[in-house]
Amino acid sequence: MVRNLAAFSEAVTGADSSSLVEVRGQCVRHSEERDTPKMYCSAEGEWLVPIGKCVCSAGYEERRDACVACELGFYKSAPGDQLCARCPPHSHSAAPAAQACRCDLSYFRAALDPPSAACTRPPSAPVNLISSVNGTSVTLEWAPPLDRGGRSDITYNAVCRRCPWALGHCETCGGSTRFVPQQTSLVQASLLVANLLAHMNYSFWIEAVNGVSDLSPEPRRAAVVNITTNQAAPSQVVVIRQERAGQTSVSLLWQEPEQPNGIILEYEIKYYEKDKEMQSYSTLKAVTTRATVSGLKPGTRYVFQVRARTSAGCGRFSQAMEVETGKPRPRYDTRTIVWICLTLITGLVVLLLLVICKKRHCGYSKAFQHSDEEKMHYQNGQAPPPVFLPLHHPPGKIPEPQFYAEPHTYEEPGRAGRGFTREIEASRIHIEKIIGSGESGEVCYGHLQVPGQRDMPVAIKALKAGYTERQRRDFLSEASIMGQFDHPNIIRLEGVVTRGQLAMIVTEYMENGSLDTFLRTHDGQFTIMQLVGMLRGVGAGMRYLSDLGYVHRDLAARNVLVDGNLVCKVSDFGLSRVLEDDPDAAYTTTGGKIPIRWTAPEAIAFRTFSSASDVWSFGVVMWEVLAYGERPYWNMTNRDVISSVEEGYRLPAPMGCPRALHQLMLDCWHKDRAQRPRFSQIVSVLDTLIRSPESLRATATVNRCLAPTPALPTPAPPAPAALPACPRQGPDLVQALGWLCPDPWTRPSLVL
Ligand code: 30K
Repeated sequence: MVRNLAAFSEAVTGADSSSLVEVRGQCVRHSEERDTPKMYCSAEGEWLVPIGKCVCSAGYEERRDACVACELGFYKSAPGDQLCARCPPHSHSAAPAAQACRCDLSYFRAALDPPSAACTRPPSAPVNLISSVNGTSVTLEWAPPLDRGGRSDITYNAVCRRCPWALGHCETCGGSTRFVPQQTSLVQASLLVANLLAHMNYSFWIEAVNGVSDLSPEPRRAAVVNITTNQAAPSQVVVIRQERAGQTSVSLLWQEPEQPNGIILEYEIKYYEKDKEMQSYSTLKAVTTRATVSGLKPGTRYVFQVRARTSAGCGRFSQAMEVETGKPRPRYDTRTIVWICLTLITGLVVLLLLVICKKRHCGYSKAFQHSDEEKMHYQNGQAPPPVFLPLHHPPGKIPEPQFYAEPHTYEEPGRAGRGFTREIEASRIHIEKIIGSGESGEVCYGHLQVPGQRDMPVAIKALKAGYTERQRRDFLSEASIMGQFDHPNIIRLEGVVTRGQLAMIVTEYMENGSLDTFLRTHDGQFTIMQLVGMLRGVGAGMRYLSDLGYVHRDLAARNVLVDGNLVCKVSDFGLSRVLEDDPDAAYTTTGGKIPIRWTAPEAIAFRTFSSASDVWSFGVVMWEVLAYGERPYWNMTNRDVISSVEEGYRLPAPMGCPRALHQLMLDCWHKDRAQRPRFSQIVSVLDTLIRSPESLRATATVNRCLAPTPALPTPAPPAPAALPACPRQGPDLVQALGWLCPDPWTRPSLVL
């Protein structure tokens, strides 16, 4: 008989009626012992107490007291009671009784994958790789591959190639290149590459790998981006040596920095008495790598530091080097003392004369300077004041520092343009199609012929026929302003056509058009990191403008343009005409035109536009970007927007918006403009968020109410029914308040 897959053959009973004979069973074919199978044969000829059992081997399953082979397409990986299982996806069994299924062609199983796991394949290349260059660093961001190969263990490797001559001739980047957090096995889809050479072409390859990438013979697929670094200050001077130390002078020698990043214009030697840096320090300039510092006190310990300067700025100061000047001789004879006194008196007289001369002439003579070295002395560590372009401003008004020139500050505005813009011959422009139109004219796409170069795609803004002289002046004022800017996040002016009756502004072509339309047509298609990258670009462009003292007044996503690499650039400069062209700008009671939804309350009320009011608008652009081009304050009327904002309500976090980003928006919307962050702070907050993606993981709760700014004073909250905004307003607002209006359940979070 067969019991538990063990066969028991006939046995002779014991002689005694109460005796039991132990009989061992034999496992059937294709089975193996689990516990020794045995039974007892009683004196009555019965089988009693079955113990132990056999189980079918790997590749076999139990069927009616026998073990039969797994069919094709099935497998059993280990001995046991379980039945044969169907082969996992992308695998097959070639013969019956399979213990494992073989992977189909181009599919693999990683060493630690169990036989029950599906076969998988390497991922495709990452997508949407974007770069943002900052001096000699570049931030790379990308989105996960569309085909993950069926696995979730994706990591990324970065390959950096330097292309000194052309993109075809590249070499591996040097060991000094820094990858943050690391170059390989990246878990997050972003990377900062620093310490690159200035003004150099680089090609970055980002490949996605998973647990079976090493098993596939096929080459890995990567996303590639080519960049050119910008200028950067020289690296630190590292080695500085003392050549000679006298009683009153010290000679120093140092090495050129490892990465000069340009032509070194001069070295600056900073020196001070040890522990007295805070009180005063002196600097000396030198054009070679050695200098002698004289006029030092004898027997005194001095600290020396050297840094290099190129047209891109100053490098970091070297490590401090301490040198003690020689001690003075203890005794002088009477003759020497008389000589010293005489010299001192003569020196004093000469100095007095010099001071008197200087006061009279109010200038200084180059003849007093050594050709190589120029000496300066600053108190309390202050740097010398920069030299600014003197500009006319209306009497009675103190302007913010302004380092760009407004065309209207020139007597003849047309001439202002010529200082900064380039006249292009109309015959070199080939207009191909219209890509947009406004009140003052059309924007066209076309090509610009540049002698000796390939045709360049450009956008051409043309003034509508029948314009007045004032309209032409205002139109061209945009070019005059734009021509003064040079920044990767500001739309670049190629030139103007002003000859004869023509008036055209030729700018760079931006492949993805304006930011608001672009986001609306790609709703939900970007990672938060990509959206933050775009905002960082806008912030950097605005930082540049505010540093020049330029106040934009109409910063909105519709006035930001996006290129083929998702780089965002601020556009729409000029004087009155920009707002006239803007369909979102509304006329105020005083006759001005203001884009209410984007404008800070103080600028609406008193027309006090400033970089701080631009920061408010930047907050609204942040909201537009995170809401994929949604209209701020939806269909509320301008009047209701003004009153809600005045009452302390602010736009809620868009769906899925990280808490940190909504907080930054709320900071930009501080009622007191002095409390709003500056663009430099905004850019560094965004940079910090980009560097630590986990900070973007916490999303603000899907808040259906307009949260008032936390910085507002907090009087006792009114009863829900008495909340001012809801039922008393017009139909538009009532509809919008489906989102904005506080309800009793969310009221604790609504502090008015
Ligand atoms: O490439 C482009 N370069 C530009 C330079 C473009 C537009 C401007 N100025 C406009 C910016 C928006 N502002 C709104 C009040 C009006 C002036 C300067 C430009 C455009 C573009 C043209 C008109 C309006 C908005 C953008 C552009 N549109 C595109 C559409 C495009 N480039 C590329 C593709 C595209 O596909 C739909």
